[in-house]
Amino acid sequence: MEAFDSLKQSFLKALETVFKEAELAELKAEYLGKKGKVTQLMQAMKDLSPEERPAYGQKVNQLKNELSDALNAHKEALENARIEAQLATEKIDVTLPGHDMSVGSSHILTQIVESIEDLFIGLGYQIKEGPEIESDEYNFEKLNLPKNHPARDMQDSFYIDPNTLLRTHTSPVQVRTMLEYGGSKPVKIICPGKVYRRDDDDATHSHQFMQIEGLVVDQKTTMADLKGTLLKLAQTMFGPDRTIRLRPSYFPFTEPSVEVDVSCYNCEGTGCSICKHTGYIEILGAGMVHDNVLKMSGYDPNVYQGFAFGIGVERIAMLKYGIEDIRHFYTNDMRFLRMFNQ
Ligand code: FA5
Repeated sequence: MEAFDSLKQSFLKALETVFKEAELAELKAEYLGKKGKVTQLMQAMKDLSPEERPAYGQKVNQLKNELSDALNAHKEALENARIEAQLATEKIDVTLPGHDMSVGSSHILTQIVESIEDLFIGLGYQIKEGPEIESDEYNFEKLNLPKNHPARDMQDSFYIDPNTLLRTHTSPVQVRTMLEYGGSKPVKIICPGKVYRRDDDDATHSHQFMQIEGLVVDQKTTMADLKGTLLKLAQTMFGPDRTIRLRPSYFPFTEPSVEVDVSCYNCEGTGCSICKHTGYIEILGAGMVHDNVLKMSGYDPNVYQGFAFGIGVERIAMLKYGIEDIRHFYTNDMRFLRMFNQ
């Protein structure tokens, strides 16, 4: 019995010095393993008389259970201590102020496009898009610009092959939509998108820029409808007091054609450097859809009339915000872009 007791005491003493799970496993092997001290006590049973065996066996079993329980309790305590230590290092103070996350915003050109889209959706228009790689037929021919027409020089082009080019304006979407509608349905669309021209980049020109095309085709469409629509557009972009004026112009796909000027938002029409002392600023080209264009896209000009307009988005943004160089839109200078964070 004394041997049992001293074995138990020496085990408990050793257990107190164990702080790692690996050491615990060693201690377990030393006492309870195949050749462990408790196992040896069990094997000693065979040397006892049959009368002594039951009491002895009971004692050994009790010792074995006590040691196992102590081992398990210590193991659990070690595990808990390990988790506590880990939690202490991973503790998050939720009351600390957060890091300032910089949040993105739409690009200023996207904002302009979206505000124009909002206006026209409110007026019952649909938004249409077309491919940036376009056929010569849709970009020019069906817009009354046959091959070798001198007015093709107005839009210097990037050709991919003799019949394919990067579209020079959004007007081919007019053609695509009229053909899609089959010459019998009214059309009321705007078409925003990127266009490309072989213009040398400078403060006011870019080889890639954005346009928004507008097209209405119906049975009683007049120049007055065009003028009213463009007045609404000018006032949405530049303020409710703006007026517009139309000047005669030339586009092969419209007849008559006009350049549209808006009264200067800076000097209210009295004359300043922004409007070059004319009181007006040119904002877009427009006109009544040419009979040939209607015909080529399947609409009978004796039944249908249409108006169309084309806006340069960068130019509108430059005028609206006094931006002097078109290249600011594309160089991704955060100081510039942040000025338009919404
Ligand atoms: C056209 O592109 C016509 N398709 C517009 C139109 C549509 C007229 C429907 C009538 C009926 P224009 O070549 O003028 O027209 O270009 C329209 C606008 O695009 C210009 O007013 C200008 O704001 C812008 N723009 C033209 N070239 C450049 C360029 N290189 N860089 C930036 N903006 C440009």
